[in-house]
Amino acid sequence: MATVRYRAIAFVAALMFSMDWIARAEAEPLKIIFDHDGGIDDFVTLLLLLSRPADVKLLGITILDADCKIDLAVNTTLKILYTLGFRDVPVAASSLQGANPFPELWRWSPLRRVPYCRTVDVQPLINGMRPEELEPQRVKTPGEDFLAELLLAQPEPVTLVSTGPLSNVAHVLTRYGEAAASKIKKIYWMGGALRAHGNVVAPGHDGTAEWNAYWDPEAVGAVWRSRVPLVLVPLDATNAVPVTPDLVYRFGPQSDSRYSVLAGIIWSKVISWVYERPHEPYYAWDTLTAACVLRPGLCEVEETVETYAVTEGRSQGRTALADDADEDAGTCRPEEGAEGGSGRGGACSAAVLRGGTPPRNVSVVWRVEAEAFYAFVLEALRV
Ligand code: AGV
Ligand code: CA
Repeated sequence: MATVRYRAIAFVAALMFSMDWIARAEAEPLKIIFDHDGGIDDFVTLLLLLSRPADVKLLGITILDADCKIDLAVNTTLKILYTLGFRDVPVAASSLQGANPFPELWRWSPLRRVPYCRTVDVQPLINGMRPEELEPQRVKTPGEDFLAELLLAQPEPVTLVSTGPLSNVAHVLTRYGEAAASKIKKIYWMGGALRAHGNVVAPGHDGTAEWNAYWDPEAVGAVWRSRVPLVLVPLDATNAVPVTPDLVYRFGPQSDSRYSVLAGIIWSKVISWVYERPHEPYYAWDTLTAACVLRPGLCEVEETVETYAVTEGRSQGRTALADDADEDAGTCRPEEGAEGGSGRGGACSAAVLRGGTPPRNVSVVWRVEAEAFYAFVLEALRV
């Protein structure tokens, strides 16, 4: 009896799954622009975005010179696209630099000064072509302007997946204004830390910021001052999804798939972190961000959260809940505060948010169930 019931449940589950596929196959693919910075997880994210062409149309890629040297980051991206048959996705290198560069130690690993992203770039699986074959996809226009060009050319607003600093996005918003901003349906950004600790350790900084935000705090400020719809995937969520040896082993049984082999190899470069720095291993930061776009049900989102960003001083790059500003400052006496004793607004808000942007509403991914995320990535990359 029990077996029959389980079979029935399995049948219904399989039916729902296939209906899900049919529904998505009939819908238009989601149009996405990918703005990344060449980190290990940025490349796994690229694989994930490419793995479902029926669901995702990648319009173009812009790359910042942040977590990896730009030439390498661009070449590796071009090689992955070419190898997997995506010969019509343009790739542009940004010329922008942030106020707080990533440590050279990351861009150039201490091991014989080989950058992390070089360990991806050398993989034989993505080196079957002649170098000149990559050229047609390389865009001459600087990435920050190409991003605007791409947006302005869209008939309808599109989704932006941003897994590095916000410099390119900020450039578009400040230089191209509403014409470009109105073409952004939503930005999903891996960045920020709200209730979680930051991951920046740098002289003169108080450690409250996440690195993508800290790299270019002014850019974060520009995005916060805009009204473009923003979904944050902050450290609060990504802390749940470390890259572990167990996860990488699970690609083994599906190693007849190039996507899986590549993702497994790329993530294998950072599995030692869970032993070497258990307090802060390598996380699937960016890959979770893309997963929240492709499979929204995975990610617990709070739609309206009032936050602000700090653009200068010891906390620069900090993203914070507006509620915390009141508590931190402790200066919201009724005569200074907002009407109705809400403790915020008017003179009070101007006083407590010094060094920060005015508060604005964002959506926040607070939580994800790690196993559901891992299972989704494995399933998606089994192609
Ligand atoms: O803060 C997370 C962001 C993600 O976009 N990056 C790495 C991911 O691609 C910066 C980062 C934080 N800590 C790092 C980082 C580390 N220890 N090594 C390299 N990059
Ligand atoms: Ca990144």
